[in-house]
Amino acid sequence: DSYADKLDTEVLIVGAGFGGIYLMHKLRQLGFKCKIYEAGKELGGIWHWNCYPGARVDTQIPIYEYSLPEVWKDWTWSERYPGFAELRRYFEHVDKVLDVKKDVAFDTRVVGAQFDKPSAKWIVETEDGRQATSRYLLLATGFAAKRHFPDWMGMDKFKGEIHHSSFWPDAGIDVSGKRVAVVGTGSTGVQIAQETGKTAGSVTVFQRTPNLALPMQQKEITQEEQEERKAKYPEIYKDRMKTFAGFQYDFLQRNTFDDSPEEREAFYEKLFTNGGFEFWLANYKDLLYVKEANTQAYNFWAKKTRARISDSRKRDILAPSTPPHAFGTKRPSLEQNYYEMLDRPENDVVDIKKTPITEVTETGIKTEDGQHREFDVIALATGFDSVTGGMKNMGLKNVDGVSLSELWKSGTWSYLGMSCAGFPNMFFLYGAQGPTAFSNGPSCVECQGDWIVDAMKKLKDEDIKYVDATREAEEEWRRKVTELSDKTLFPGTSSWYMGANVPGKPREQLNYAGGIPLYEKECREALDNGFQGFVTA
Ligand code: NA7
Repeated sequence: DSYADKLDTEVLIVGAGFGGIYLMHKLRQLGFKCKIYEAGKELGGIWHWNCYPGARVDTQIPIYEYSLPEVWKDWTWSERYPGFAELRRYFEHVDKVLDVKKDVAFDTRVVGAQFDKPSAKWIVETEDGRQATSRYLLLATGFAAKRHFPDWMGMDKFKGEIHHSSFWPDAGIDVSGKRVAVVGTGSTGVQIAQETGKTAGSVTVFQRTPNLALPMQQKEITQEEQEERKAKYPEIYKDRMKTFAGFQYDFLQRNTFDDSPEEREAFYEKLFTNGGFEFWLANYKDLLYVKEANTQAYNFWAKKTRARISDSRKRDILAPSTPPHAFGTKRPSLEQNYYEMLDRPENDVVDIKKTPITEVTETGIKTEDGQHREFDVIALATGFDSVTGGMKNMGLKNVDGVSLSELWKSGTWSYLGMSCAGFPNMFFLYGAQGPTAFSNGPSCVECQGDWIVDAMKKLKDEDIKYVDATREAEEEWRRKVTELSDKTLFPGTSSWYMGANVPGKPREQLNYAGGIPLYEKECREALDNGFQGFVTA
């Protein structure tokens, strides 16, 4: 009945990725009746949409997976940082264990939702004209549900293949011998470039801002290694919630200049060798707070990276000797052979900060300096209207009929990064003003998911019909989010964390920068104090 023209359910969840599935699983255990609406054709959220060449998670397993023993017990990965195909298989496994799909309506995009006071129910509309009513509405739509496309002239004229990274054809594109352009150098652009670089005739990266990418140190892992480690999983999962970003490591409890230059160098070296995000999230604790400390880290990164690029022009574009922005205030990608690949003579990097793209033609891309380069394939790795775009794009209205996109036009307001005033019995996770972009997805989802589930249990136990955040609580939360961020170096950099990647979007911190433990404490207090900051009836 998930596909019924008129569905009536207790809990309607939007999104069948990590978040939505977790919520449904936990709520089912408490006897809630749940349905999921999912715009895509399969489970997996971001791993359903992203099948571009090289799509891969940047967080090691077993950190990047559910902590649920029934799920991990019979699952084995092939490498430390699995690719999208393996992650899709993981979701098939999750479905087998948790029996998810029977309550999911796929191909179902939500385009309208408003809480109806008299019936105390959400009325939800889908793109194909179906309607659902539900006591609770839970949004698990992720931070990347709305793509960001550039607005260059002529995009529709290109005769070759042109695709946004998250609309890549599922069957893939054979790039062997072809001329590939990659626009954008976020995590996605770096991954597409290094992967297509293996077989393409040439790869040209159009870079606006260098990605201060870190060595991934990918490694195959055997079943035996994993089985042996599984005894420790419960402890690992408990510990990940005690770290800032929900990882297996955390910032060092020392400041950069507590150490001598030699000690510092040795420490940086160790982080680099360990690979992954260690150089970012296990670095000195002042890395993201003190400019001089940050510059030390940048200099080390630049030294290591510049040594890998023999072409001096490319070297200065990819890894300038002075920091283009504070290290780690934009998300570093994890690279495998990105710099060596681009260093090869057939490949190139174009600095589009200096010479912006002006036009896409039938055969290629034109830049401001009048140069026209020809391509067979253009990959648009230009990112997303991140964090807020998805929620603003689904026709949500408050009790007075004002749309969320209108309410969030000049800035974002939420309470605890999980609720909005005027949107009763609605919770969201992995979105605005939560730990979202500063955390590991599954950790964030489980932290917020557990809170939402406990809140709903409390509502049921105490027979509360209606819960709604207050405007004052939202104002206070926004103040907190801003204050935490203002202590860091994040506001000084134009990034999607700050809403600065989409023209016209208000510039503000979109994520909670206090770390998961502090976040969890604040949220728990609100609940333990009897829905503090909410009105209940
Ligand atoms: P990102 O990280 O938002 O990267 C988008 C990239 O595209 C970035 O390098 C942008 O440059 C560039 N960009 C965006 N718009 C334009 C235009 N108009 N012209 C030229 N270049 C442009 O998206 P990703 O998909 O890589 O990653 C998203 C997240 O998904 C990632 O952080 C992970 O958490 C998973 P800029 O840096 O703004 O100068």
